Parts: sequence; structure tokens; C-alpha cells
Amino acid sequence: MTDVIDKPTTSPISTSRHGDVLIVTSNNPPVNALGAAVRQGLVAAIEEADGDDAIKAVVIRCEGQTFFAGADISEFGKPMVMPMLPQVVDIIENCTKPVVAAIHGTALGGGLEVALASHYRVAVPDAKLGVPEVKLGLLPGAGGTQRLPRVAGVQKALEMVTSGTPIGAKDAYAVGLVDRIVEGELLQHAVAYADEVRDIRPLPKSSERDDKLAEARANPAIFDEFRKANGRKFRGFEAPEANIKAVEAAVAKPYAEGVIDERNLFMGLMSGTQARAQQYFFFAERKAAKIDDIPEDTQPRSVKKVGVIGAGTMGGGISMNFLSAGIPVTIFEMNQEALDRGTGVMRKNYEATAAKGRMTGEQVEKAMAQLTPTLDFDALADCDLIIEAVFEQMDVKKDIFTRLDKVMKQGAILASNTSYLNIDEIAAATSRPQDVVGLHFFSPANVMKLLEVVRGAKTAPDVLVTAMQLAKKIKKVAVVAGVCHGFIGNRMLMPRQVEATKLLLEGATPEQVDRVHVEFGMPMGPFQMADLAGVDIGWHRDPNRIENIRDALCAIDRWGQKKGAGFYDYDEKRRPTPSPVVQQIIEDFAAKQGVTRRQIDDEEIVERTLYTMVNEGSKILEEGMAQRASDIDVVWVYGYGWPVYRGGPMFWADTEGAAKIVEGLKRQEQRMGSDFSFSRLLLDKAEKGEKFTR
Ligand code: T1G
Repeated sequence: MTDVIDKPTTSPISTSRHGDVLIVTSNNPPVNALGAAVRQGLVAAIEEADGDDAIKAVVIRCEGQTFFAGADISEFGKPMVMPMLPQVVDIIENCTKPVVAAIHGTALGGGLEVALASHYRVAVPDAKLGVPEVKLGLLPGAGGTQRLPRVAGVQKALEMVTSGTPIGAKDAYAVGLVDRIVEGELLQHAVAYADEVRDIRPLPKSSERDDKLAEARANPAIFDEFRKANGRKFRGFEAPEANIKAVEAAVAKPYAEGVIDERNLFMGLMSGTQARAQQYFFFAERKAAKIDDIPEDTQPRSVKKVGVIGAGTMGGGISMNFLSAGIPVTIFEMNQEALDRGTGVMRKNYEATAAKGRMTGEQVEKAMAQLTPTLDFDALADCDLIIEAVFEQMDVKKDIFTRLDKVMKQGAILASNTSYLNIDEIAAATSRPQDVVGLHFFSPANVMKLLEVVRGAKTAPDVLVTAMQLAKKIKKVAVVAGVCHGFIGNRMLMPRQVEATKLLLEGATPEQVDRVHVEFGMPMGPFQMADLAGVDIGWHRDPNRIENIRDALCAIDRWGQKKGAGFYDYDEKRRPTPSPVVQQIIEDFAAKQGVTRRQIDDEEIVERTLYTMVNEGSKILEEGMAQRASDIDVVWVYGYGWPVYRGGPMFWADTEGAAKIVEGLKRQEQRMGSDFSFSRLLLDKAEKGEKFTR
């Protein structure tokens, strides 16, 4: 029998020489994640450097789109393969030759920790450096929480580890995180820098630096001040506090002890549900971009010019997404006054962004210069994509699509921003249903990241691929939804609203229902949300026709925050207080309907509003209205602020367990009456003890 010869496994790490500089190159697409083979290769390279007197310095660099973008997240939860990253970075730092990290793309997480353990860092101007572990429910677990404050200072370190937001090379250079910004050929400059430093400076091991800790040592209040300033943002999350504690340890203890605290805090987070939820969500968000039944090589249509019909809040917000991405927009309205108002709001929004320093005045002008307002419907004819954003009335939409069918060039994509109407019915008003798709933006459209791409029965594959690609270009997270009332998000919102309103009649108060949701982790509860969005949305406008609590509120001008009163009363700073008027309206309604009010516990509110959402999500899955359970979670995290540390409704359902959810719903079934019916899929999962999301 022939010997079994191990296939030579090519390491993603290779070394080469440039004079007496050892160049260590990682080639591990797509993002040079620090998987086991990369870690092993880095250790071997440092050993090579240490073991060869002819080598005077080392450069660590990466091929492809980016410097190391962190640990390999797909390894999490699997058996550990040595060497672990903390050991690797210590080996780099203890290399007897100076090590220069050559940074391009995004040096993130473990990638930045490799750079921090290197003695010097050079970067190209558009490089970004960050520690996004907190977004995965973690903290930098390879010395990052101990080295970063020593190199960049405590305040900057706190901001970076708790936000997870990368900083640019210039900002990094300003705080000492990057030693030199180099234009042009990065490797050449990095080698030149290695030549410069090898003899002139002692090796500044970042783990031994203390100069930037002094201020925090003198003012330990910096940590509690930071906690206070960010309390709201971190509410419910475990990882930000653990990150702060790790940086506190860096200030209070020697490196060798602080790094043990870091390890313990890291392991504590890694074993928790929040980290699992947030790591699940990292992949869920990326999976949503894939359409399972469309070949990967389907070519998108070219979209060089977008037309928007309607310059209202939605039309304006939608237009801004494309203008900000450098795509010209022609915006159509029925009259000059509406057109001027709409474009004025867009300019105001841009100027507000510029005032916050997130845009320059020049960028505002550039964006607005690509906007062509028009009253001439035919001016839309040469657009590659049209997005209709007029009010939610089917006959109005059908009329517009019939007109578009006559005017638009062949191959143009015709989209509706409808939030729940039937796309197939709209498509049937044209001779080109294959070109019709739903693009459901969430308000405010220029801010909210979620985009539901509603797939009609006849929507062509390349239209869908174009929509998904455009979404990425305008920085949206797109999820494909089927044609049903409310698609994915709003469809799950309905049972929540129905039960929440019934709970008011039966004895709960708006503030109790909202509190349960806010304590759960939602940014606001159903009634706070109604007051923010407008209680009058969908109201029939007849103050004499009062059939439910909302009608009663609208009839007396309680349309929500915009009127200073809705389910709550609001002061001039829009701070809410419970309203006796509303309470009386609720009690009158209950009396009229013969409902006996009773004490309602928080558990019932969870079961009747959150469990029913899971039930609806399960129906969406069994009807094929969403490709996968994780897509539903992406919709709810990005569209409604579901706490990402709970993964999303379906991931959360798995942590609760389908059986427990079915049990809770059975307890409430009677009270919910005909408004409720069980999802067969949910019952099935409960019976078999199966999960939705993994
Ligand atoms: N591990 C594994 N796979 C990753 C990955 C990672 N770190 N980052 C990206 N991918 C995959 C991703 O799933 C996708 O796969 C493909 O690469 C392209 O990603 C010890 C513990 C780098 C800014 O959190 O932020 O270090 O879908 O679509 O838009 O302290 O990816 O093609 O199959 O996002 O150009 C910390 C996460 C890890 C960075 C590029 N690092 N990645 O964005 O591409 S924890 C992160 C990103 C850690 C240490 C700790 C982005 C990107 P597929 P993509 P992109």
C-alpha cells in the first residue's frame, strides 16, 4: 500500500526577505481572519526572525482587502486550537527584533491587538483601526484592553472598546496609535520604517508603557463619569461594562495582573447568552443578503439614475439615501409647493447632519446638486429605478404604476415603498410585472438601516439581485420578504398591537405595557411608539366615528407627541406622563364593551405581546414569507430596535424554548379569542424540542 503522504498544507502565512528585514505576509481571504493556521504561521515567522541574526527587523502585513480583521468568529464555540491569540500577540511583542505592522483596510479586534503588540504601526490614510468585540458581546481578549489605553490613552480606549466603532488613520495617528501615515506603496514604506527604527529607538513594548495612564490614575472618576455619560446607550448590554472594568484594571494594576482580569472578563462574556446572540446576529445579518434560490452569478441591472415619486417624509428620506451614495435622483411631486417643501426638508436634514460634523458643507451641496425636482411625470422616463412613495391607497398606487408602465423605458425597475399593500396587485397594473418589486424603507428612511425587499410572484431574479446590491451601496441591511399583509416586520407588529390594546381594556395601563417592553430591552413600548409615529396613522379621519380607543384619542386631537398628547401627556420637552383623560377613555370603553377589568401581571403582557409575535414569525416562516428565521431577527433588530443582545424574536424564542412559548400562549388563548391561532410550525417545534435558528 502506498504511503499516505500528507498533502502539503500551504500556510496562509508566508515570509520573505527584503535586505535584512523579514516580511511576514498573511493571505487568508476574505478578511485575513486570525484563524488557527494564521496564528500558527505568525508564531513560526517570529521564531524565524528570532533565530536568524541576519534579520534585523520584521514587517507584518496582509494581502487582499484588509489587515487582520480580527479573530475568526466562525471558530467561536468550537474546540480551541493552539496557539490562542493572547499567546501569539505576546510572542510578537517579545520578538527580539523590532516588529512593524503595516496597516491597510480595517485592523479590527484581534487584528488591532496584533498591531498593538507590534512595536510600531504604519498605516495608509484610509485605514481604519477598531475593536468591535463589544458588538459581538465580547471585549478585546488578546491584551487589547491593556495595551490600547497605554498606547492611545484611557479616554480614547474607553470610547473605542465600548462603541466598537473604528477610528481613521489620522485620528489614530493623533492619539499615538499609529506612528506614521504613509501614502502610496505601503510595504515599501513599512520596510523603510523598519530600517529607520531598528537602531535608533529602544523597543517601546506597549504593555510596559505607563505614560498615558497617569491622568486616569490621578482621576479615577473618569470611569464613573464615562458610565454615567453612556448609561442609556449601554442599557441591558453586559459587554460595555466588562470592557470598562478591563480598562479600569489596566489603570489600577500592572500589565501582568490586568491581563488576567481581561481574560476572566472575556471568558465570562463568551460563556453568556448575550455574546452568543450577538455572534449569531453577526452572521444572520450577512446571510440575509443571500437569496437562496437565485444563482450567485445573476447579474444586476445597472442603476445610474433613480426616480422618486412623492416628496413627503418618506420620498425625501428615500432620495437622500441615493444622493448620499452619489446616485442622482429625480424627484416628482404634483405641485410646486409640495416639491419645494420636500426638497427643503432634505436640505435641512443634510444641514443638521453637517452641524453634527458628520458631513461637510461641500458634501451637502454635492448631494443636493444631484437632485432634480420635477412636476413633469415624463421626466422620470430615463430613470433606471423608480420608487413610488405616495400614501397607502391601492387605487392611487395602481394608477401611478399604470402611468409608469406607459412612460418608463424598458428594463427600468418599478418599486413601491408600500409598507403592507400587495405588490402582486400593484404589478398587475403594469404590462411588466417582472420589473416590479417592493422596497419598503423604514421611517426615517435616511436613518433606519432596514430595507424589506418584497418579492412579487413575478419579480425577475435580476431585479431582486439589483435591489440587494443597491441596498448595500446605500448602506441598508436588506431582507427579502414575501407578499403578505405587512410583509415581515409590520405583520408581526399587528398581533402585538391588537393584544396590547385589548390589555388596556382588560386592566393594564399604557405605561405598564410599555414598561414591560422597555425592561425587556425594546427602545420603547407599543404606546410610546404610537405616540412617536402618530396615533392618527391609518385613522379614518372621522371624529364622529369612534370604534376603538385610538379613534377616541384621535377624535379629541390626541394624535401623539406632535400634538403634545396621545396615549401620554407631554410637556414642552416632550417628556411623557400618564394621562387621566386617556385612563378615563379606556375605562369608558371597557364599560361600554362590558369588559370586567382586572389586575394584569407582567408575565401575561409578555405572553400576549411578545409570544404572539414569535407565533406570527413562525407563521411567516411556514408560509415561506421569509427565507429563514434569522431574516426575521434582522428585520426586528434593524427595523424596530429589538435588543441585539437577545438575537431577535426567533433567536429569543429558542432561548425561551418553543414548548414554554406554546404553554404561555395556551394560557392566554382564551383571552385572545379569535384574534389568535397557533402556528403549526411552532407547535411542531415545541413537540420535537427543535429550534428556529440553529
Ligand atoms: N471572522 C470570520 N469571518 C469573518 C470575519 C471574522 N472576524 N469578518 C468577516 N467575516 C466574513 C463574513 O462573514 C463574510 O463572509 C465575509 O467575511 C465578508 O465580510 C480575540 C475575540 C472586516 C469590516 O468583529 O466588521 O477579534 O458572508 O460581508 O462588508 O480580541 O466583515 O462572504 O461568507 O462583512 O467588506 C473582531 C467583523 C472579531 C470584524 C469587512 N472582528 N468583520 O466588511 O465584508 S472578535 C470583527 C467586519 C476578536 C479578539 C476578539 C467586516 C469587515 P461571507 P463582510 P465587508
